[in-house]
Amino acid sequence: MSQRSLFAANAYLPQGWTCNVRLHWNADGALTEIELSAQRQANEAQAEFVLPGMTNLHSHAFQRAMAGMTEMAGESKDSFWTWRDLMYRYALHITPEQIQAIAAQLYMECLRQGYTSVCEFHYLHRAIDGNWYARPEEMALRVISAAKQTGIGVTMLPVLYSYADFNAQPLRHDQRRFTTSVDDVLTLVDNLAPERNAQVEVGVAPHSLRAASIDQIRAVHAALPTNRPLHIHIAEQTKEVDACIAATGKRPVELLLDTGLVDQRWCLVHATHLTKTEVQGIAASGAVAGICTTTEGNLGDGFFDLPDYIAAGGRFGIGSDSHVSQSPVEELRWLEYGQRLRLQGRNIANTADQRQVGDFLWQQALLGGAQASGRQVGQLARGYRADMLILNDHHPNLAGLTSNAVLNTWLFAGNDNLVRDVYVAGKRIVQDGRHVAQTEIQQAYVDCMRNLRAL
Ligand code: NGQ
Ligand code: ZN
Repeated sequence: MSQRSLFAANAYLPQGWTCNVRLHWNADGALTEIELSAQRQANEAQAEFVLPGMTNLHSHAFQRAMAGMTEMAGESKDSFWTWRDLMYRYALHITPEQIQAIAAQLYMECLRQGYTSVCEFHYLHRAIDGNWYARPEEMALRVISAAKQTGIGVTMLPVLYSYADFNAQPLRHDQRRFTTSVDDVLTLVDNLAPERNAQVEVGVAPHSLRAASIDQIRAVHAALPTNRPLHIHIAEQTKEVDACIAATGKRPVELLLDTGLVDQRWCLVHATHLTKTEVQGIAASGAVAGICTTTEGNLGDGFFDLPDYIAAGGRFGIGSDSHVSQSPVEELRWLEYGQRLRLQGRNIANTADQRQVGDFLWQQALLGGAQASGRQVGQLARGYRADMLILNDHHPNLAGLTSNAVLNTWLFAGNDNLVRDVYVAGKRIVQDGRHVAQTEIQQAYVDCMRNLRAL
């Protein structure tokens, strides 16, 4: 019989680190019991430090293939927008086989670093010539297949992408693969419905207020089954904010909040350029701010207003977005360090109830990521997925450490990957740092990249 329990000398439960816990789960991969004050048995599976796996709440999987390929200065001044032109060049070449190979490599890397769920903001829908594949959901299914192949839980978010900019500007030729109407996106949601289970959810993502109108957003919101997540990119670049004001008289977050649609189902990705009122507004809505620190740094976006947002009780999670990093540690470390640099202070991410910065960041990102995923993840609690990380307690950084210093040490000291084993839905898919299918997945990726590197 397969393994159905794990003894943890220290488990990170919703109330914090707890000693002597035995976690039990069922054949479907859901936790069934959290046994407290358990006695360690010599012959059972056991670990020193066990935490819930993290949700990566924002991914464009195909962009993994171009990580590191856009760091050479062009003839004119480089920006988010010049990067985007290069990104479109990649996007125009990727086949269904390639997106599966890239996504599998990416998700495997994410798992090895401690992500056990991902939200895939998927807009590479159409074939290279701009026509639909025989199955419109072909590319989305390839990404879901990659998720299944690696074991990661996935929230597939087919993207609504109709315009090139505010005022319903027609799409550019190099955006042809993204083209979707409200009906197209709802068809994708319908066609993907049979994929839904405890490991796979399907929501929707209007790409941005540039690419989708408020009327369209109202229409998809009205037609989407309730309780499904909605994600959107918002206020990432100042140029976008200025264009929004010019077109509508309102700032992006202001415009979106004024629709009255935004609630806990929503994830506002980036939300970088905000007024104090907008910070309060997102926090009050119950939506999750999806912060993608390494990509935002790579693209030169700006800083999220973390202290005011935390003070307002705002929810947040992290995403690796363009995948210049696949590590939740790096995402959270940079989030905190960006704020320290900006404010010339220390220990920014905390509250009176939780002064340990590492614990605050991990716990909040677990909750925010889980909410954005629309899945039962992010907590070692009954009914939630048995998604667990075992840290390497033999590493010098953790050897002999008391549990309340573990997250601070893991997030802020050194660069070794301290994730030793990873369970998703009760199955161990990373053991001693290696994914169970690492050799095959890596080989398929290397083969695929032989063709794409030439671009
Ligand atoms: C994306 N990525 O959709 O991949 C975007 C760039 C856009 C980020 N914002 C494209 N990081 O916003 O138009
Ligand atoms: Zn994005």
